[in-house]
Amino acid sequence: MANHVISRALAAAALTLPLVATPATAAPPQAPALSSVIPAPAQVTPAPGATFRLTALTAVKAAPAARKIAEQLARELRPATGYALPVLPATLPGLPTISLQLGGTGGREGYTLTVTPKQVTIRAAAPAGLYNGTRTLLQLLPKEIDSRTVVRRAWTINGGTIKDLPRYAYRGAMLDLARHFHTPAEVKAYIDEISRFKVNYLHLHLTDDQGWRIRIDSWPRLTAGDGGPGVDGEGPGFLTKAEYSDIVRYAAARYVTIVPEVDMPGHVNAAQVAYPELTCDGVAPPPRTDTEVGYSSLCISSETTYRFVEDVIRELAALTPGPYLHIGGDEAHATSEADYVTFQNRVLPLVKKYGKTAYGWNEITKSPAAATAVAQFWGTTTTNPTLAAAVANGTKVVMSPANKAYIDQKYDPSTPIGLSWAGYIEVRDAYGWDPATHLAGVTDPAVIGVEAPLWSETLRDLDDIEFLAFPRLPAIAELGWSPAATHDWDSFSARLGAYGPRWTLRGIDFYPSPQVDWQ
Ligand code: TNX
Repeated sequence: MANHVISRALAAAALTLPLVATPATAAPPQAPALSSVIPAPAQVTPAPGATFRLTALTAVKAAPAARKIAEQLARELRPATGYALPVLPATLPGLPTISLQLGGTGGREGYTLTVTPKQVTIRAAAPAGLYNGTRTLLQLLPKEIDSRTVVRRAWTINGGTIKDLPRYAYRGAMLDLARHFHTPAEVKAYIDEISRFKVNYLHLHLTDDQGWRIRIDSWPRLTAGDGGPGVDGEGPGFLTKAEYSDIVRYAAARYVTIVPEVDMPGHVNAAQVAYPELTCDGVAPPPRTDTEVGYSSLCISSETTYRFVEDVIRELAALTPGPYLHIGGDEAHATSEADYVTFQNRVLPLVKKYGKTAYGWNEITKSPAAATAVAQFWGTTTTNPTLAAAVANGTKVVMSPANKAYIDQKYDPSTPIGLSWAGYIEVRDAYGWDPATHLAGVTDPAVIGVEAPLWSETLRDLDDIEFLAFPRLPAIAELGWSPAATHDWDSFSARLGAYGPRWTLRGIDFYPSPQVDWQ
């Protein structure tokens, strides 16, 4: 016992010793430049020599409304530094400090980060902006900040100012829980990683032919039998309402809004296995574990269909504080064109009835009811007259061109997992397009943002998710956040190369693309 106490004391002393032993007047070369941040900030003004040093005496100070953000930041900084980093009220005097301050301009998500020798200040008009500022601050510390164990080194931050705000309001990632179920812990781990790049929406593809992954109380058999087998029978599972709500809360604490998707009128085989009355002939189809698409359809002429759809939308809307509810609508090849429009004319307004903005794959724009909806473009062409006409009528667009933003596609022919129907997508391809000019007749301000969908036909575990998402997810995130004027492959690839060791330190299984010079 006594030994234990002594060794604890020695360890504590050892932690503070290097501070005295190696006084730093200038930042060592390992302190990242202010311009190294991903996604590239709107404006960077270095102040050479005005280095801040995080020490055992540093406190994090925040007004009450920013306290949770300050506590998360302190939790993230403690493992590698070993410092106490107490979170204190903003009013307490004393230095040195990381100070989170509310007020000023920059919109809901913008922030100003100022580094002087005495203090790091993040100032924002709203908590979301403060949170974004903390994501930037993590990248300004030496990469060892991502170590899970204490690293003894100088924790310097280069002086200067970053003024930052997003290009687009919607910066999304999508995870397919239907083809392969991913546990709440895996979803949360993905949220942690995407929010580092200021991604602010996570779209969950909750239903498809191979599985139904969200409990619906009025149709309980949807999730009996673990919600369906998944591809190759390897992906069963579903979220209870409590688990879904817990994910929503976890995401909200990281300023990520969950967008739930129930895909219809196609991609419904799993629902029809559970409820044969959702087919036109009333016969239950067999469960499916293959990766075919486009063979199932709800029965468009049946009132049972609309009772089902309304129950699902009502229950999902009640669970979802975010503004969007995604109703799928893609690849409805087993639904006639006329039936498809009939269905969407009825279902898109239902979403509004339950207080949400309707959101769907770009096919929904075949219905005039899509004028007040958001359409997600997933094509591989650079023209889509139906979508362009809808945009002229008011439809907003999230850009996910499959040959650029589909991060379930292989990087190259040797990639062990992933599909390739939209082509091989190396990181330079994922980065090499402009959301505002990619599609004819679909420009800002109709474009509200970008999203990187991750379909899970070939995914099994979190390593698979990470391998396909990183480094392409940050490429899409930068297209969504950074001003078009900052777009530059040489800069982006250099910043990625410097970022790689952080993923390694966090145990993230990223793809070391040969296009990037990894440090
Ligand atoms: C197309 S894209 C689909 C999905 C597949 C994906 C695989 C879209 C809206 N539908 O059903 O999972 O390709 O890449």
